[in-house]
This record gives sequence, structure tokens and C-alpha cells, in this order.
Amino acid sequence: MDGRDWGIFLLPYEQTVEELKVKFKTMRAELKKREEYTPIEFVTGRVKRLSSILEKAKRLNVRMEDLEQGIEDIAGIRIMCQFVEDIRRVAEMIRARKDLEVLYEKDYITNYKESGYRSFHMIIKYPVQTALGLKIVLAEIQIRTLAMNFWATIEHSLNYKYRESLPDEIRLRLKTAAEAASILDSEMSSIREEILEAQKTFEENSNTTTQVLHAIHQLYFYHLVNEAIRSQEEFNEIWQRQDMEAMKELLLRVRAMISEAKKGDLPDGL
Ligand code: 0O2
Ligand code: 0O2
Repeated sequence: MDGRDWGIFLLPYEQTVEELKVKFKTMRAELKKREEYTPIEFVTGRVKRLSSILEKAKRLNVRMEDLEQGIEDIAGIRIMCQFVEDIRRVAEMIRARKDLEVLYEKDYITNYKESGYRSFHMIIKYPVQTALGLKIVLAEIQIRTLAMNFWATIEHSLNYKYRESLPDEIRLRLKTAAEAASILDSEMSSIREEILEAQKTFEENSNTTTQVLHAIHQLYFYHLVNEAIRSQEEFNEIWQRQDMEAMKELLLRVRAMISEAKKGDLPDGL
């Protein structure tokens, strides 16, 4: 393989990265339009540098002629998410795609790496249409939160700078920092949960208020004028206090009055 033209060898990988970047950026834009929220924050991609490919091949004992099968991340895409829960959603969407095939997955979120590294990896088979015909290449998709990415980016650059000579003390501090990033992710998820819960409660309260006003209006329809006035006064007072339990209870009472009135109306109506 001495005479290999590396520029040509890398071409399908460059095309794969470009195509996958367009596809996932489009997915982001589409989800944002459809749902006003997208689990994808941003997408990056790269073709592994030749020196890194050769280093990895040496480390993994992959022969030069087996690089295409032996090194799975020559083409790599990274998808960043705001929340840990988004990672699962993005992974599901990738599994459902018809333009690629997931070969296997590595869950470094449940199973942290020794370094503290966390991310969800998917190794895929991707068909690229080259000038010479169809070629199936392997590619790696890394899905991670912004906090995981923050940690991995800095850890990667430090590791790159110091190589194997990274002092133990620094290694330990990086591990502690990875735990801090993980806590940050959990905290952000729980804040988000609380916001969603608060939104739900707000909507429920707003519905109850609308229903009470509507029911009071119905009392007039059944000529229960005094009851309507009393209920309206009670409503005003509860509204001032923002006592939603009392509001629900008022709704039940006004509805009971309406039911009674309906029963009373029946003989006349018949
Ligand atoms: P925008 O509108 O700037 O966000 P290229 O190689 O130039 O064809 P690309 O995608 O520009 O392709 O390069 P790359 O390096 O693969 O991806 C960089 C993209 O990730 C850019 O988006 C950056 O803005 C975005 N990015 C990088 N880091 C961050 C970050 O910390 N937060 C956010 N929100 N975005 C980040 P685009 O595609 O240029 O679009
Ligand atoms: P690049 O291009 O520099 O990112 P392995 O023996 O574990 O290295 P494997 O099984 O192919 O080889 O890969 P693994 O562990 O699934 O990880 C592949 C990629 O995940 C790495 O690519 C990194 O991008 C990322 N990664 C894995 N572990 C760490 C880590 O401890 N810290 C950081 N920052 N990133 C990690 P490469 O090969 O480093 O290439």
C-alpha cells in the first residue's frame, strides 16, 4: 500500500462528513420549525487527520490495507444537545433513518470511560455516491451535551499537549471536573423538569379559572341571579388570594347548582 494516494483515499470520508453535516443541520432546522424546540444544539464534523489515522492503526494493530474496516472514525460527526434526555431522542431518530445503518453503539454515558469521558457513540455504515459508483464507508457519530463537550474538548487538548506524560494529579482533577460536568447536566435536567411542571400547573390553573367564569355565566342562564352574584363575589375574593384549591372547590359548587337547576328545568321542558 506504499503507493496509496492518501488524498484520494480520504475523498469518500470528506464527502460523508459534508453530507452528514448537512443532514443533521437540516434535521435541527426542521425540528425547530415543527416543534419550536430541537434536541440538536449544533453539529460539527471532521475527517481524522492522516497522522492520527496512522497512529490509531498502529495502536490497534490494523494493517494498512484494512484501514477502511479497522478504523471506524475516519469520518466523524458530533451532535451537541442541551439536555441528557435529548441524546436518547437524537439516537432514536438516527436508528430510524433509512439513509444509514447503525452497526453498533457505545454508551459512555452510563459507562463512563476511565478518564471521565462521557458521550454516546454510534458507529454507522453510510453509502456515498462517488464518481466511481456506490461506496459504503464507516463513520462515527458522537452525541453529547454541551457540558460533556466542554469537558471533552478541553481534556482532549490537554491530553494532546502532554501526551502520555499527563501528571496523575491533573488526571485526577480532570476526573473530578468530569463529575462536576455530570452534576451540571443533572441539575439542568431537573431545572427543566420543574419549568415544565410549572407550565403545566399554570395551564391547569388558567383552565380552572376560565371554567369557573363560564359556569357563573351559566347560572344567569338558569335565572339563579343571586347565586351568580354571590359566586362572582366569591370568585373575586379567591382570585385576589390566588387560592387555586378554593377555586376548584368553587367550580364544583357552581357546577352542582347548575345540575340542580337542570333537574328542576326538566319537567317544564318536557
Ligand atoms: P452557525 O450559524 O455559525 O452556527 P465547514 O467545515 O465550514 O463547512 P462548519 O459546520 O461551519 O462546516 O464547521 P464545523 O467546524 O464542522 O462546525 C462548526 C459549527 O458548529 C458552526 O456552525 C459553529 O457555529 C458551531 N459551533 C461550534 N461550537 C459551538 C458552540 O459552542 N455553540 C454553538 N451553539 N455552536 C457551536 P455553522 O454551521 O457555521 O453555523
Ligand atoms: P479524535 O479524532 O482525536 O477525536 P480507543 O482505543 O478507545 O481510543 P475506539 O474504541 O475506537 O478507540 O474509540 P472510543 O473509545 O469509542 O473513542 C473514539 C473517540 O471518542 C475518540 O477519538 C475521541 O474523539 C472520543 N474519546 C474517547 N475517549 C475519550 C477521552 O477520554 N477524552 C476525550 N476528550 N475524548 C475521548 P480519537 O481516536 O481520540 O480521535
